[in-house]
Amino acid sequence: MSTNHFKKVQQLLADHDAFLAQKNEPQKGGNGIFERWKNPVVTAAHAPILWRYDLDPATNPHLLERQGVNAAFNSGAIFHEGKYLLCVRVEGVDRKSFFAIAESPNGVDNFRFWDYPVVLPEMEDPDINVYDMRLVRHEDGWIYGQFCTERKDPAAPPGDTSQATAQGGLVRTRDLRTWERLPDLKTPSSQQRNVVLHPEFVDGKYAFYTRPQDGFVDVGGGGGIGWGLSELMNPAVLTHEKIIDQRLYHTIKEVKNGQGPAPLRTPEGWLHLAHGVRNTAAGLRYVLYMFMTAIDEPWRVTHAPAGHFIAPEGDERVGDVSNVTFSNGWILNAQNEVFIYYGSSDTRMHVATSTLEKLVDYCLNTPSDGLRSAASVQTRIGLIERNLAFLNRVK
Ligand code: M1P
Repeated sequence: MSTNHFKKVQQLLADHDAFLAQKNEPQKGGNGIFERWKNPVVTAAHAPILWRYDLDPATNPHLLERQGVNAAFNSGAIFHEGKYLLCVRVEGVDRKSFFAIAESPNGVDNFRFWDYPVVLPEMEDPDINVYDMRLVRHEDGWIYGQFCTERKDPAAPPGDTSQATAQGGLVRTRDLRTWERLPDLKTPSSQQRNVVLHPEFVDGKYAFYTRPQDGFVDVGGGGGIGWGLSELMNPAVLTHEKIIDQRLYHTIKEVKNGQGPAPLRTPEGWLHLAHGVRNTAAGLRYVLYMFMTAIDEPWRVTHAPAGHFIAPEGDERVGDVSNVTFSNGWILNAQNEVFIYYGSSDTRMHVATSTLEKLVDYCLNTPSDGLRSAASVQTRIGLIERNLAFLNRVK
């Protein structure tokens, strides 16, 4: 090997290492509910050099990138053995998504991918594409992964090479290194995306949030966040699916919605993060919203703040699928800090931080949607009047 080639390899590795070591910091301003952090936490550029370049001068004398990575987004998240782990949806330039674990010591920067991507066991009918894994540490002792498995629609007319079907894929692991594939979740719906396992048994059964849909992109006449119980995980079968959070006209979730990560248990109820989609002249707009459900009845919504919690801002607005924020992972640490991981525009990963206390306060005390402009004005007038009265009192 020429010294020159070796020097180029060393430089490539050193530059990448310096990039990964960059510190992150919270953005100034904000709404008090959460803090956005300046730098995306994981991007396509975080993919290891060894995954992209052939370093051997005999087979790659010009040191060209051989297998590019297009995007790194929509990640599941879990705190495991003292580290913040993301199960990242990595998308190669060939458009195939796969999963890979990235690890950080503090949850906000220094995310580094493990040496190899996740080797996901295939089914007899293999997945064509897999994405958006939720990681759930269930009280049965396993860590479950729920993800979307996409296959070509067998009913697509000849020549139609884009119609697909989506189902809820399931895996389990103890160490996030070896994965056992379970049969796909069976439900009464023809297609599923955004399937999420509830972390605790409900009436002694496994409980799932679902998103029934008639088509691959359109939810059709149904949609909404569904709920169902299964006796087992192998196989997991929901015989009934009821909608617990429906789509609503002229709201941030009028076209479709879906559960984000598994909800967090709080003294006031289950805290949920979800995404809502509406249509605009510029296409679909994906935002994040929150709601709470009752502790003993996780299917019963108790609090639903109006509108979005996080919407795409600045650079987040542009990417492969613009105007999208999507979350399938958050981490609650021992200090009751919440790390909200979200993908922007199907391109990169960000973090926003808050506390359990603030997020519960946000849910309990943010007015719900009055569903009419006049109702929104009345709610705002109520706030203004209470504020004027307060200022008069303290003058
Ligand atoms: O492209 C935006 C999002 O589209 C899908 O979301 P939903 O299931 O709500 O339609 C998913 O493919 C998601 O990964 C993607 O971010």
